[in-house]
Amino acid sequence: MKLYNANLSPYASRVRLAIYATGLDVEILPPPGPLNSDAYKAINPLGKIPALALDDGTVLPESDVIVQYVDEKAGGRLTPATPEDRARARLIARLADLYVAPGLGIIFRQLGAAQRDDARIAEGVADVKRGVGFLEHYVAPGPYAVGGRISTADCIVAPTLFFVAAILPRIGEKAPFAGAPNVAAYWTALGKDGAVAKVLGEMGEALAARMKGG
Ligand SMILES: N[C@@H](CCC(=O)N[C@@H](CS)C(=O)NCC(=O)O)C(=O)O
Repeated sequence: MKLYNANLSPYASRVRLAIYATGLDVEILPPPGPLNSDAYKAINPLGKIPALALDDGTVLPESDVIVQYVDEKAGGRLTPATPEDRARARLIARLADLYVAPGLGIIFRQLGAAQRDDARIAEGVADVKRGVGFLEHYVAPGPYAVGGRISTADCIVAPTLFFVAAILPRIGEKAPFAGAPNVAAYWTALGKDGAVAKVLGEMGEALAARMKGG
């Protein structure tokens, strides 16, 4: 199997975390050209990162689907033990995708824009904080989000929170997890897991390179 990856992508980082945590044998490589190039779209018609090329020739896009697949291939090691914890893991993934990631997207687009719209940035920040407030009700205070061991929930939410912690302070929100003590404690404790620490380290290095213009 091959994972088309970029270390800075929170979506690709979800999949790397699932791979590192399970030890599944997957080759990790960059796309063969820009995401919107014909060369890459011939592999993944969505033109997005990540994509997992399976041994039967199928190419799976969408990080949540890939994380579930990696987990199943590895024997369900990232699946929480009870129906309640499995529901909680799926809920945390949906909250991260539906309520935290879109606000981060707004902020990124503004930070990359020729002229920043401060009102739009404020909307993005409010959305992110509202989403973190939703997570607060369901995330355990760490080191794992659900069930006392690493799960698909950590794969999805940890890379998302990386960007909350990395980006909000740069736009004046010094304490991005203020008012969400469970999420704050989870974020602090997360790095105790070796696979999580590895992915967060890779994301940190990739972000530093991007900030330097690399
Ligand atoms: N819903 C997708 C989102 C993937 C995504 O948007 N990836 C970004 C990189 S972080 C990308 O490929 N952007 C290029 C584009 O959207 O054209 C997933 O979960 O995999």
